[in-house]
Amino acid sequence: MLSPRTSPTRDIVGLDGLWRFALDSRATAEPWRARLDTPLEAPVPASYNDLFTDPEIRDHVGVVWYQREVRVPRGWSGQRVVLRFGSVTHAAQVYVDDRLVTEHTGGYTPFEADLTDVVAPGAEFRLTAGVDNRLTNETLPPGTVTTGPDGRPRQSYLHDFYNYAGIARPVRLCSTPRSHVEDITVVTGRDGSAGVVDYLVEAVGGAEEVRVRAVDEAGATVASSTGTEGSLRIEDVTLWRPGAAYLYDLIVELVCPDGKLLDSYTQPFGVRTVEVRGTDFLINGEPFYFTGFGKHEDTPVRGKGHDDAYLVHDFQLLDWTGANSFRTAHYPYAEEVLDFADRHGVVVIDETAAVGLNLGVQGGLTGVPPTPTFAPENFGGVMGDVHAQHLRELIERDKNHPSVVMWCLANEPASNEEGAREYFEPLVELVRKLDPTRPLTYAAVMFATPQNDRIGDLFDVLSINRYYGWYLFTGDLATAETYLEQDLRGWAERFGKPVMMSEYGADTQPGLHSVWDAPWSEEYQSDLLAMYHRVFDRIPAFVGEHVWNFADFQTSAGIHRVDGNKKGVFTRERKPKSAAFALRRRWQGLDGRKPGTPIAEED
Ligand code: BDP
Repeated sequence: MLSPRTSPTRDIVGLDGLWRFALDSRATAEPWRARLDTPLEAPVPASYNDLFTDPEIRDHVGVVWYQREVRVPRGWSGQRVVLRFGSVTHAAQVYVDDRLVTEHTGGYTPFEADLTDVVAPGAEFRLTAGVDNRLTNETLPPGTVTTGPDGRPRQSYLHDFYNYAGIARPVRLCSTPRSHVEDITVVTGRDGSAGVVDYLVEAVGGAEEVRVRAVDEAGATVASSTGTEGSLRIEDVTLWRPGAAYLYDLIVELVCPDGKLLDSYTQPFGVRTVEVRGTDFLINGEPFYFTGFGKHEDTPVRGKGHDDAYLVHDFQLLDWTGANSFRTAHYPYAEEVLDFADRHGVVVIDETAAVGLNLGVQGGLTGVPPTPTFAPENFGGVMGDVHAQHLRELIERDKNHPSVVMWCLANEPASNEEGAREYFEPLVELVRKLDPTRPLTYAAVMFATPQNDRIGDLFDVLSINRYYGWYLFTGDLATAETYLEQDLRGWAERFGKPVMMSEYGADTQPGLHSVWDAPWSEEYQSDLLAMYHRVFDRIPAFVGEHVWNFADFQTSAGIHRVDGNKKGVFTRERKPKSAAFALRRRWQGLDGRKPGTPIAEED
């Protein structure tokens, strides 16, 4: 799915701003039929939960309504008109005046409605969106809705981040010509010093010609071709490299036989290759070592609402710590984030919202599920199809981002349980078919060991989440070190594949200090990370370290969380804890090399 971009043939009207807002329980029946009668307004993009003081809104389970008026620009006559939501968490029903124009389930991917035959240039329409935050065993992430003694619904879920909901990403009204470029796929490779760019254009409309050209950052055309499918060769190509981004533009034009331009769309791309060879993760043929974090889209007041100021600041802090990469834990992030990563050379592991496919977490540290995770009444039924749809939408959206070097199919699934292989095999097959170019991974939960894991061989990289020294052997880093090393060596030996740490960390209260190994102190967080690093540096198959988490983030209320998860190396307000400085000392200047590796001469 193409990102909305203006071009000589395309316009965009941004619909962000304040929309009328009401809980379903306080709205009239069929609220899309009239002006929403409410005193409340909510900003778009933002999660709605933390905006209002009313606890009924924060804890609301079910549908809320957003509404505004939209005027279609007068000049759009004869054009196709498309309404596009960057995301609605978790399900949306969208009305134009009295008419339902689209529905979508899945809270972190975009969707569109074609309004061409529904709206008129110059005229105004009432846009109403119903937003449903309910999680069930047919949604990703999954959850359970029960009814409390007061008759009100209660939402529970297995993942460790607050169930923020709303219209969290930009909404746009876009015009395209009726004959238009519908989709573009770009796959890049290298032939000596040349870049090879295979492209595929999906065009809708008349029997026009497709012209394609690649333009470099200086604006020079470096290769061109015609036809919906082909290959461009860029001599002396400038590669997209981690820490040194370089983007070309692929300008795709649909042209009439008489030379008239029907549509034009510009797709940025970077030329780079990704490959797993033996126990190496190679970008452009060179071993790459991941330094960075599992992140979250999470900020005060906005919740999961996209915010360009935090985007810029977070990337500044990534750079300051020497992080070269992050994982989009635990859902696809806003497209703006990936565009920024493309432009700034930050490497991304792109994850679906498949978090919580593990009933073992209800068994606490025993990991024994009260009922098997992949039983038909749990996630062994329709969930596989839901998961496949999430993967399709993720790849459709993100396939052209050079920053995305790996797909992460799930966070901490019950890969140790019976049924895991049957569940994951078709999904792995699907992703390899949709994108044969990128390696695949999943983040392995503590209960999945090198002995009992059932799916590691299906994937290319083993990403391991571990909390030795925190949930296990709390405060005893010496014992934690022994167990961690044994565990990680086990994965490396059994599978013979690259291994990385996709989560490790400790909750830390900023300002708490101790001369001892005192959990929650800033020193303990740094010492725990240092212990992990000693172990990583002893394992040859190790290809990266992603600390959990970049910043403190909000979770549901619980006795083991004090105003959220505090494993951030930065606070929720992005102030550094001591560990941020320790990481900076380890990571700065590595430039994708494994710590301790000598700098090669040509560097
Ligand atoms: C891991 C989860 C992550 C949690 C983390 C923690 O993948 O989402 O936030 O534990 O407990 O199991 O901090």
